Amino acid sequence: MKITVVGLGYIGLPTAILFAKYGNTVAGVDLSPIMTENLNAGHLHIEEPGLAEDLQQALALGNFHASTTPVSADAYIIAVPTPNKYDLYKSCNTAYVESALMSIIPHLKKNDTIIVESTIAPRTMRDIVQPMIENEGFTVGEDIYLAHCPERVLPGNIMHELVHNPRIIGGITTKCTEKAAAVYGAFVEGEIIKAEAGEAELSKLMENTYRDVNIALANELAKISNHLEIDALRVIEMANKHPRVNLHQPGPGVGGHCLAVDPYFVIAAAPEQSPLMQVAREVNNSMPTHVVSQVKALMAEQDGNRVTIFGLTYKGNIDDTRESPAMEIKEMLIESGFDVKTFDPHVASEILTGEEACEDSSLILVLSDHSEFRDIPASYTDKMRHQILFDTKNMVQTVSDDVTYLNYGNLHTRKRVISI
Ligand code: SAJ
Repeated sequence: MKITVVGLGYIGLPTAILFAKYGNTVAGVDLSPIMTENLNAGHLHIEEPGLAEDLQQALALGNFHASTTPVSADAYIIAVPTPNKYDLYKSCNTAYVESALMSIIPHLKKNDTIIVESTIAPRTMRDIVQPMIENEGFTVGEDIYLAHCPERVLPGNIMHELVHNPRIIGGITTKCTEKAAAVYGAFVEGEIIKAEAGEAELSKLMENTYRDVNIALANELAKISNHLEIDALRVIEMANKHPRVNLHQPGPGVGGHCLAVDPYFVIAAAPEQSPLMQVAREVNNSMPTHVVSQVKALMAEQDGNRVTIFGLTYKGNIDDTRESPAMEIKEMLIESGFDVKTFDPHVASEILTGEEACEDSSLILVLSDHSEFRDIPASYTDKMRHQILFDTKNMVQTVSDDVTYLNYGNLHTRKRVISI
């Protein structure tokens, strides 16, 4: 099968390489000429375990070629970004999807399949993609087949998950679903779930909205418990002993390009029907301000002005600072006049060591759950002016007895907990 993949990012590139590895002739398309040239020379622009080896294999087989313009194929896969728009409800910006479609339209012929993998708002396939194709004189479901197949992989494990995760295939018609399922049959070993396009669009968005709303509930509980002087973390632990309860964990806010983005696509499509999702977004967006006000209260009791942030990424053990609440908190603390030092062993631009970042500091503020922060050496905290640590991720396991350890469970006490 000949496959053209438009968009060679975190999802498009691994997908293209897997199709090539499994014997298909794949054209990878991206706007960046430097990137496509590098790929043809075997050099990657993203880090993903196993991808470099598979790229070499695909190139050696002669099955993969990258270029800046699409070539004719039997199936086209669109994996371009869909950011939020800057409108009232931060709706889904489909401009890249539309320009990718425009670029493949001149190559379309009867019987071709077009699959959109980009995360899109509900009804995008029916209201935007289908009319674009039918305006060219094709009949969807009869001579061109359209489907939305959302991806659900975790960076760091993409090559495995693309093959083994269940895959939702949402066609405009049953025939569209069948045609798209046959394309993925090339390498997907997970369950193929056949659906209608709108169901596929909304199910992907609801996976991340489910998590966002549940995290908002945990964050709200952290605020309630602080106000009522009750240990929120113990409450969560105990409530979760119930077999049907799974309270999530509070934190400094919700970041990344999925949870902090996808719920808006649903909200914008049905604003009057989605008050809960909107409030959940507000609660999660309020967390950086909440953390900063707690820091201000803690620092008001000290004579120092230096705050040391541990972790700038949106979650642990990654190097991604995009949409990170930690970055927002850092800026707010600087604006509030604090002398802010940062320590993040996963972020290449961060140059301070733990010792250097802690020197003369009055507070360590843990914002990402990197494994390196599980055990905080005394050599870090010995250098502090005041030995206080506020762990917003509840992840520190050991820290010197001289340190006042605070988390969402005991923040109200301002005292060291007996065991952590
Ligand atoms: N977070 C909390 N409390 C929690 C769990 C997470 O505050 O109890 C925070 C994290 O610190 C982080 C944010 O939420 O800031 C998001 O982290 P995440 O690990 O939940 O999600 P992502 O955005 O890295 O990946 C999600 C995943 N979706 C689900 O778990 C439903 C992933 O499987 C998807 O592939 C990805 O979105 C995607 O591409 O849609």
